[in-house]
Amino acid sequence: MTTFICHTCRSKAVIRMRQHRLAFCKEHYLEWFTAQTERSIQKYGMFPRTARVLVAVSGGKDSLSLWDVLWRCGYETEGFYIHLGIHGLEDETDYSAQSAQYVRQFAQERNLKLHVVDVKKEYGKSIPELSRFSPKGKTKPCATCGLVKRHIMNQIALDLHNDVVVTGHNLDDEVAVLFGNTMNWQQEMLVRQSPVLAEYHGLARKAKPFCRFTEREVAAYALLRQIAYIYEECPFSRGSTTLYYKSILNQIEDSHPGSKLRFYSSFLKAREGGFFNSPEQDHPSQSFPAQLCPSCKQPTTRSGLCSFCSLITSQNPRKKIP
Ligand code: Q46
Ligand code: ZN
Ligand code: ZN
Repeated sequence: MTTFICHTCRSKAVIRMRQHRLAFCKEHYLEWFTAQTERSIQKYGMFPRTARVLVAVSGGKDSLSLWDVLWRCGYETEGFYIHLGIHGLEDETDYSAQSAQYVRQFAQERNLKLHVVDVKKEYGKSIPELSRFSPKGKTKPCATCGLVKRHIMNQIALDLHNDVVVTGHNLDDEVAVLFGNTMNWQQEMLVRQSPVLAEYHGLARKAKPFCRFTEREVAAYALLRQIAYIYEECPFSRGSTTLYYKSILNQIEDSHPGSKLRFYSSFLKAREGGFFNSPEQDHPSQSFPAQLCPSCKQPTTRSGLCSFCSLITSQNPRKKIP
């Protein structure tokens, strides 16, 4: 078996990244990973050093590694976790309770502030219960889940006056979304896909500092830092189109290293060059209307209540939306 040597110190490497033609020992990988995170934050103008950063954590490796790097770099961070009320499909494992436990442990060990929103306690029903009645959520609650998570994430960021919300989306996530949007030529989605979205009419600023790391690179960081995280994916992600796209993209990457990063970087260059914008749009968020929901005051494409408030009030007629 070939042994690779660290690019920096020439000792035995623990990871090799073919797409970068780089290999590192533990110490220099952690150093490289941290420097690359900072580089992405600056390259895409995500947030300044002084920003109050809210980290959306799920208990998985990506979001906990992100919180760890930002904390080590000295950013002012706090985390938030949304308890979705999801159980295993066959074995009744309490997936949400387990992931919440990893998040709590992580925050406690580092003495970091964590906010938890329990969907069932707050809105009367868990995600699977809320989606049971929606036409899209009959077999999978992902559409409802996405809607609820986006709403809560935005609300918390605005209530806590954070400057930016960061998520642990990695290159594999971004490329799978890009692949799907390109396959279906969803121009509106392509305009909005970006490592950073500016604050806009009641929408909090959002950023993805890990957007240039592959899933493997983030997993290596979590492993080398000994971050305890939930290994299982959400049971509802099984058989999803996203996972299918990821497996195809992994095959391409295996035979042509660097394909994922090239696809993503070239897309961002084309987007910045105005390839997907209509001439009157000079900001991706402008494809989103500035109409505000009369109840929660968040932006919506509908007249009257936004999709989130409609969902909650239709199932809990007397429930006041916080
Ligand atoms: S958590 Fe929610 Fe995902 Fe689970 S129910 Fe679907 S959307 S798969 S990222
Ligand atoms: Zn080294
Ligand atoms: Zn609303």
